Amino acid sequence: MKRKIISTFAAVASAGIMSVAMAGTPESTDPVIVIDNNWSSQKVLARVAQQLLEKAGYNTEMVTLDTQSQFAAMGTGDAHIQMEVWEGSMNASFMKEVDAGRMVDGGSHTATTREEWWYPNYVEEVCPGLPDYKAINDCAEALSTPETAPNARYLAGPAEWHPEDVERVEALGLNVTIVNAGSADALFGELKSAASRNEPIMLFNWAPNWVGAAYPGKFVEFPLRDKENKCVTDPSWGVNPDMANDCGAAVGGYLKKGLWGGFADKFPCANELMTNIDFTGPMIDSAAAMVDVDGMDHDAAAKAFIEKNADVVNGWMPACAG
Ligand code: TMO
Repeated sequence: MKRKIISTFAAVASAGIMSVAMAGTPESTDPVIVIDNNWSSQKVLARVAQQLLEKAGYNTEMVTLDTQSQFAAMGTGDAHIQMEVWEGSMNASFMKEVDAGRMVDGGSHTATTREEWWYPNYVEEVCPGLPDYKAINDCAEALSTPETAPNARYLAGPAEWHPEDVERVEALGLNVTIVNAGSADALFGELKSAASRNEPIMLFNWAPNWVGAAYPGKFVEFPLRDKENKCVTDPSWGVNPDMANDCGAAVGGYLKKGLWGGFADKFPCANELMTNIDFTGPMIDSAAAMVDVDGMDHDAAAKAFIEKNADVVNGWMPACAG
């Protein structure tokens, strides 16, 4: 008798939860628009969000945008979700939209970040003063290529990622020529080929990423950036009294989720899901490695990530998700 009452109660309760959930999502059949950028972890995380939103009943759409123009599009509601807002490259353009009320800070991932000039450890054999940036001028020749000699070569990513590099080179008086790789694949393709010949190379890298585990190396240590970002906004701040950008990118920078300002009103349950999502550094390392080391495509990597991390991912799904 007792058992019967309990099971009847459980059936009613679960039916009740089901009907609430069915009525809950999606609050609108308009697509939730997710931003797709041009490096692997972001592409996988964007698809993890997309697949979880679809599991919760939402229609979704991916839109490809670059890191500099994306937040203006989010401010006007033409895009809704950015899974990786990196402090080192996006703080100013992101905060501009947040401060204007057009975007919302969707919360920080547990992962902290760094985006900086980097080299594989064997480069210290020809440039023992590294990782101090002042060593670069002393070994410019060793870090040069025929294209840049007598300057050192810095292989940057797509110019869109870190436009401040140009001013940094001048502000710090570096004998460096910046060469831009067209894509993340091209950037790390050059690392792979240089490393196979033990050839000196200085290039852009970031963490979390798959690269550090495959190629032991270090970030170049530039003058530390101040918390208020006066390095960028106030030329008189820092080692060069006449120029801004005389510092490195943020160390231990944030990694945030960015949301369109109208997101919580239009898609309240999706907003709860986005707020709950929280990637650690090792989770992002592995998301990138699935693509760049294991050769999976981004959709399959996202699906595999969700399966591998089912316990954590299920914990992100809010009760309101149908
Ligand atoms: C935005 N990125 C991680 C490529 O520096």
